[in-house]
Formats: sequence, C-alpha cells, structure tokens
Amino acid sequence: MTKALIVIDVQNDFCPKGALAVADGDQIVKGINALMGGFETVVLTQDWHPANHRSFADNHAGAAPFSVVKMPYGSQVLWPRHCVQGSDGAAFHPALNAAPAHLIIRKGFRPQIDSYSAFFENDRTTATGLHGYLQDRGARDLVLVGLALDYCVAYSALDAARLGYGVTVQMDLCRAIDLNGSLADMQGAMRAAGVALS
Ligand code: VGL
Ligand code: ZN
Repeated sequence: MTKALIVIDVQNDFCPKGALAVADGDQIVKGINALMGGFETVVLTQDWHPANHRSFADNHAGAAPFSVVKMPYGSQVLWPRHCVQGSDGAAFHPALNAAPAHLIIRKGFRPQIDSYSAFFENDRTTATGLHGYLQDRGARDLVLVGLALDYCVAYSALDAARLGYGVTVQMDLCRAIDLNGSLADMQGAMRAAGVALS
C-alpha cells in the first residue's frame, strides 16, 4: 500500500497575474515542495489546452467569460483563455519543484471537451490514464493539493473517491476560484463522498 501525492495545476495562469488567477495561488508552492519527500509516488498535473479549446469564452461568439453554456456532456463554464499548450501561462509556477515528480499528466487537450479532473474528462468517462498508473504503482491512498480547490482539485478528489482510493485534500495547500458558491458546493460534495478535508 503506497501513498501518492497529486499536485493539481500549479501553473502560472492560475497564480496572481495569470490569465485565470486564483487569489494567493502562489502561496501554496513552498508547502507543496516541502510535502513531496514523504510520498512514494508524486504526480503533477498540467491543464493543457489547444488554442481552439471549447472551454474558452473567446471561442464562443459573444459569450462572456464565466458564463455557462450547455455542452454535449453537460454544463460548462466558459473561462478566460488559459493554459494554452506550450505557453508561459501553462508552465508550472517557477518555484514549484517539479524534479521529484514521477509522472506529469496533461489534461484538457481535446478541443471539444474540458477536463477538470486528473482522472476523467468532464464527460466523466474518458480516462486520462492516471488510474491505471496509480494502480500499477500500488497506490491506494492519495493526498491532493493545488489549484483550484473548487474545480480541478475537487473533481479529481470526487473521481478518486469513486474509484475507491482513500482521499485526503490538504486544504491549506489549495486555493479556490469560488464562482457562484462553487467552493461551498464542492466542499459539501467532497465531504458527502467521504473525502477527508484536512
Ligand atoms: C481549472 C478552470 C479551468 C482548474 C482548469 O485547474 O481548477 N479551472 N481549467
Ligand atoms: Zn482549463
């Protein structure tokens, strides 16, 4: 039984001055670096969108950022353009220690579908491959940290719980977007799913 640390989307665009800045997103980097040594497996995720991604408001004529539209897989928030593949905004925060990572998983690269979770795209069925990797490594217990708590961290935590992992979200090493009550909603959903919020 091994423990894995999953570091979600600690990228420039989610930090202050980034395209989809999360308040104090950069404040968690030091603590995450310090945590890495205690885990047999360390995974980093990277939001990684093509320029024509359907989650970008500017790819929908007349749509405002943070408005919500219906996609074939359900409702979708339209975000400011962020984490475009290969851009500086998509790079990890420069102070994040990426060297100890055993796996870097990229998500959100299909133009027609967003992917908040590190395990499944937003249709909740298209797999990223992370589950297979963690199973092969014998990981049963996961600690999740990163950005944003109420989107990619929460979706990852809910999928992980559904897949049968023991899941802890270390709250002091996360920061939230908090759009239309999303933070309270997702904290409630995580608690209901048996995710430990520490
Ligand atoms: C995220 C919105 C859009 C996240 C990614 O990392 O939480 N949020 N893309
Ligand atoms: Zn994104």
